[in-house]
Amino acid sequence: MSDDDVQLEARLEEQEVFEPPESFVEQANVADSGIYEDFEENWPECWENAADLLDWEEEYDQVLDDSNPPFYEWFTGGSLNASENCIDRHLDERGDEAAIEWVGEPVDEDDVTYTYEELHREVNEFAAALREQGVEEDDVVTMYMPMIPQLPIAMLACARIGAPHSVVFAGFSADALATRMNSADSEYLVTCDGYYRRGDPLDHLEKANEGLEGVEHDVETVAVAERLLDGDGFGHDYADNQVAFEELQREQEGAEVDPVSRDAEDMLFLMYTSGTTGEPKGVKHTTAGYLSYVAWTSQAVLDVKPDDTYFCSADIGWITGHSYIIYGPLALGTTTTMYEGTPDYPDKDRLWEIIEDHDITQLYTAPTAIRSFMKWGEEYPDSHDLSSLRLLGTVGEPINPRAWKWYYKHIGKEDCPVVDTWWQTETGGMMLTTLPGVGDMKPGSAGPPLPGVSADIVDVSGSPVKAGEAGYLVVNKPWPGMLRTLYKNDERFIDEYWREYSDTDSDDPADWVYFPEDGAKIDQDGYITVLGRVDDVLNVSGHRLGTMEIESAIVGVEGVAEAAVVGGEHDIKGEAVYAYVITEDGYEEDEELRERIIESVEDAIGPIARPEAVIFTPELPKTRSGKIMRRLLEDIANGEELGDTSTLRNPDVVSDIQSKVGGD
Ligand code: 6R9
Repeated sequence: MSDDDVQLEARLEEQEVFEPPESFVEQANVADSGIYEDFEENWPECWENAADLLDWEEEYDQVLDDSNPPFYEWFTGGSLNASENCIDRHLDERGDEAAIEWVGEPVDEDDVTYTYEELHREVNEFAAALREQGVEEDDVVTMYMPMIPQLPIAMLACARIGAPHSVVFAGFSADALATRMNSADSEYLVTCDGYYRRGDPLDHLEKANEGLEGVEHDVETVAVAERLLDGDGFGHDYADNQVAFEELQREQEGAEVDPVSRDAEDMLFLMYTSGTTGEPKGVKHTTAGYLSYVAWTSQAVLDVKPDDTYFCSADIGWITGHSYIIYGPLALGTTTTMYEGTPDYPDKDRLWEIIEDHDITQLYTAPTAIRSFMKWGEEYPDSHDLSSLRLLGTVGEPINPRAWKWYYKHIGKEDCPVVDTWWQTETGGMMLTTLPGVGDMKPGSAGPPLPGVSADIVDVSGSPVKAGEAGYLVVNKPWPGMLRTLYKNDERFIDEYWREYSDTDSDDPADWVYFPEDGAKIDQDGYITVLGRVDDVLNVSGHRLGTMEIESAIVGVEGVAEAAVVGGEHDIKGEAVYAYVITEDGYEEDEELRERIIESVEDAIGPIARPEAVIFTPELPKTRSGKIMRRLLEDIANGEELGDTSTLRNPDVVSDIQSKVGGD
């Protein structure tokens, strides 16, 4: 490093507040700090700003109907179609412009660009095909697909005919697919033959077929997109209800399907996410509230403009991909980039190569990725021209200041604001972040609530904590992008998100408080630092995994008597899965059992949930009332000093486990 670099490094390390770069502010979609006050004074009418970004078939009568909390309704009386808003209305002005730039794994030369015109044709043909197969309005269509273009095509085709989609992450297991299809009574599946990972073909249809065996009702149609190149296929015969995606489209060549007029509150999609209990939660999002919210946040926070080439490196199988690869950017008529592969194949400069080749203007990624980039070294980004970038974003987990500064310096060249955006599957879109053209940035802190969003940090009794003290994050007012309920389970919706801090007997919205189950602290400027989950949910590489789901996969293994899963700190993943296991009498604590445990977790959930460590122990530390002391197990996993263990029923077990972890 040169002397200048050393000085710069030292300065960055000290600096705690960063102003938005002047060049950015000059052109920002939102540059007036008055927006906070405006929104507050005009709440909830301020949300008309979001609704105005959409085309409506029928204007709404009321912005917010809060007569029956927490079942809030937004833009009531209005009707619209999401596919029309994401495609048709852009055709006149932007028909020949790229809607989706798909970047494949480098197996067959071509990246594919879909102009709005082409996307329109693809979506219409597939919408007609779904109808032909018997899909009716409100039927849930499941998608089990990796990052191939047929995924957004199928999602938008569903939106066009008013059939909610439920996308299951392709990395999830066959069991996870079956659970979700059963829960949603979904009779239609869109999947694919396979895809490429690090240049090798993967058999996806086999996993889909295995999942289908676990579906308890009849499945009408399975559409199979054919991604694998000739010669790479796995030679599966199609069952009677299975048909190639492309064939379905071919039969409908040139078909046009009128976008179905959907009520503002009609369901746009379901997204399953992990919760405290073993059963995944079906988060319900609606047409108008969700779409307006993701469009508005894409514009205000990601600074998306029609002429941009925007790139979010998430997977569409997660909420980030739904909101900020597909719905938000397309609603604004921009070009969104979709990348099939991993950031380190064929080499560790893959993302930087994409940014250079496609003149990417915004990059939205996750802290876990940034930590990997840091580890690989700055020579990878340094060997590419990244000057097209205007803004950087992160999401999924807390970002440590070091990683933030690395991102700011080595990717943004100190010329791009970094937005650290806190939100959840349930919130639909961003909730806490700085506005890049307005607010100073503080590495490590997401920032204040967005205009129109009202959040606080409270103690167990619900009273606000002092600046600097840790407490629980709560949201005090509804917002358009919020989940409306858990699918067919209003009671669990109230239990999971509201009961903790609300007066559930009241019908006054002021008595209802949303609890996201995150710990946080707030500083004197109102900047919020999110500390992480306070429930039994782990955040592994930004992916939410329920400890209960993992535990139930482990106790299902022959030879296992009991298991407790906790998160241990991990340099790259943020958190990693640590499994403490008690064997049944007569079983050996050996490599074979360890393998079977790992396999069972991968089968039940997917490779992302693979335990980092399986620790055999004769007992688990328990309180006198018999509760497992998870906190203690976490401390052991992290090699930390243990606090008071005197409340344990079996204090002796602790040193025993410690010695095992140490020796692992
Ligand atoms: C969008 C998404 C939600 C959980 C959330 C929190 C964590 C997300 C964060 C963050 C700190 C950020 N989280 N963004 N923590 N800073 N900027 O990730 O949705 O998969 O539902 O996860 O992720 O713990 O509660 P989801």
